Amino acid sequence: MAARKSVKKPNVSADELLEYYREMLLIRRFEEKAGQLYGMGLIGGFCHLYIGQEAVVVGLEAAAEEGDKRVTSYRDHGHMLACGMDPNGVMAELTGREGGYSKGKGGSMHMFSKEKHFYGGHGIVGAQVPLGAGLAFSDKYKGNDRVTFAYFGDGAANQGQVYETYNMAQLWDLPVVFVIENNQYAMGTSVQRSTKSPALWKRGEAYGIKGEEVDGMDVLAVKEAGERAVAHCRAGKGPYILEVKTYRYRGHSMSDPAKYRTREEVQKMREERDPIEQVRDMLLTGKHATEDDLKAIDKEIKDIVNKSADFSKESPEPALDELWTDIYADELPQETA
Ligand SMILES: Cc1ncc(C[n+]2csc(CCOP(=O)(O)OP(=O)(O)O)c2C)c(N)n1
Ligand SMILES: [Mg+2]
Repeated sequence: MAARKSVKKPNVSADELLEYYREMLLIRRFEEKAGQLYGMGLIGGFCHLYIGQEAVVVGLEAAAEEGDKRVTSYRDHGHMLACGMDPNGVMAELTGREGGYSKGKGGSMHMFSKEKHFYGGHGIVGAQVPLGAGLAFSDKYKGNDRVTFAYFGDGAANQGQVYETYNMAQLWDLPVVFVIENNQYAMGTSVQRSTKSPALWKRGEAYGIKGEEVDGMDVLAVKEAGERAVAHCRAGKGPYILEVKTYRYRGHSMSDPAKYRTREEVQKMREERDPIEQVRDMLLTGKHATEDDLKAIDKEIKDIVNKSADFSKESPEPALDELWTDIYADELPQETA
């Protein structure tokens, strides 16, 4: 096994580190369980796992405050858990059950929570970028100091709508953090194959938007960069770009055999850069926790995840007349009613 990189001395409290460990582990175990349920045929449709990328959303949520908003792509379960949505409701939505966040009618890519200010879950690549600017516009219009996090991938970062949004966001000083989760691949296409100028964080320069590159496998680095971005936005200075370098361990979705990269590449990342293992090392070497403490946390997380799986199996399928709720039309035309 290759040696992991040397452990940095963290500038955080033991409690904070333990919290990040717990939150990242919850996402990791939840996603593993979702993968299992998918394999058992209990989850249908699309399912994009976030395993490997946990430090991105946990680090940025640590920089967020109550009332801040978030919007993301279809790779969204981690974002929901990190902002405090209920694992039972998320898992039940994955299995298409009544107890799910969209009453079992949305599935993996279409969940929302007004309470936690989570605005989806979007299957159209890049669609969440202008939506994020719109959310930030609403806060600016209302005169509060909320910030929106608009997460998107390296593939999405090549889209035209992203640059139209950059222009308007900077023109109107919108409080939005554009978070590019650069996990090195867009489906089976590596960044090297798709992208001429790979410094995605620099692409706001043409509009005067400040940006920076962040190590997305290091939750503390992500949190610190997130705090800089949020402070910039809250001070009324407009948008900020964070290109967070991360890696997804699983395929693009559950149906991806991942033949475009070697097993060794994935293995190397897992062994040398894993975000959860890095925090585990800090906790142990800093004597903030013992092996037994961490075992107890592992058990606690496993219980939460198992409970969510049980809930998602026991919750009933949506009743047929649910088809006619939560749709735009108040009344159906006579001939289709
Ligand atoms: C407008 C649009 N074009 C193409 C697709 C098909 N598609 C789904 S995911 C994806 C790759 C996006 O990659 P990236 O932005 O890097 O996000 P990641 O999946 O790595 O999180 C593509 C091309 C889509 N859903 N929407
Ligand atoms: Mg990607």
